Amino acid sequence: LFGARGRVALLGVPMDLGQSRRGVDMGPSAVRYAGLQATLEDLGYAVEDLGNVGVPLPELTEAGDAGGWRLRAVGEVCREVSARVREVAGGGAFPVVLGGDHSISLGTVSGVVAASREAGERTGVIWVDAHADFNTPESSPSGNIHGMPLATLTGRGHGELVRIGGEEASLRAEDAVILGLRSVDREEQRLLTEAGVHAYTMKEIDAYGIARVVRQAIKRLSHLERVHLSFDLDSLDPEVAPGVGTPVRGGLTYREAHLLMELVNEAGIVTSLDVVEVNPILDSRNATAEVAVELVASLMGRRILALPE
Ligand code: NNH
Ligand code: MN
Ligand code: MN
Ligand code: MN
Repeated sequence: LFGARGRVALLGVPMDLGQSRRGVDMGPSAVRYAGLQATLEDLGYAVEDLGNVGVPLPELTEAGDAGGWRLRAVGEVCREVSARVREVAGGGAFPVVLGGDHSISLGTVSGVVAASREAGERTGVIWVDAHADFNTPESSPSGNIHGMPLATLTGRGHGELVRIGGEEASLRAEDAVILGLRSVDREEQRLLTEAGVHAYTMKEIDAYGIARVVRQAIKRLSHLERVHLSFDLDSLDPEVAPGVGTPVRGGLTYREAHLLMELVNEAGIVTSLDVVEVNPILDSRNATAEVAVELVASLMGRRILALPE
């Protein structure tokens, strides 16, 4: 059975430069400690942990963000992530990238897109998040890069970040869906609507149920050969996942999040994953990292009742 389900490559990105709260750089350690590799192996995957990509320490730069230091550092790290992920996906393994704040998705998504373009295939994204991450430097009230990756990946934002994956934007806006949305900044809302990214908000999830909403989201992406799932732990309700930097009330329940993952697994569409924004300093006894591992298991095929082989 070992490896019968295929190969998974884990890559940690201890990035905390996309926002201002310390601790999210420890996310990869916390998720590893919660047993990610053993959980995936138990499901029948051959798992290789590629370790972490190096991220410079904010403490080592004087004067805060002099000269756009953070922006350059995020760009450099994400270019490295992009190259690593491209290699993994190009070699036929399933990349699981552990954040770090959500700016790492600039690297993950551009990397999987590069690999899929080489194979003549098109990639879309399921962005599970309380936030839209569709700010630009002009629209952002915080200036935090972790609030910008989805806009950047569709070609809007800091030039050097937009071009991480090459001259062309990594994603078309219509190839992205957001699930779990409940916090959008004013200008960001205008950008999101103009771009035509389809967002399934908590209102739709409450009104129609998570199953119907997830099925609709999957249908919307049915024209694509590959789908990347970007999972921001703040999509969950803060009572389930307290260890995040920007908690927002009214999020996904424990079972809603699992059913989302279970239905996406049944659809068999997801080809890569990142798990972001786990902040162990803000967590309660690693609960958020543990729920992250359980949700990855559901996405990767764990069943409540496993069918006999
Ligand atoms: N929209 C806010 C900003 O751009 C918050 C973003 N925070 C996130 N996004 N955690 O997922 O600063
Ligand atoms: Mn996010
Ligand atoms: Mn978020
Ligand atoms: Mn609800």
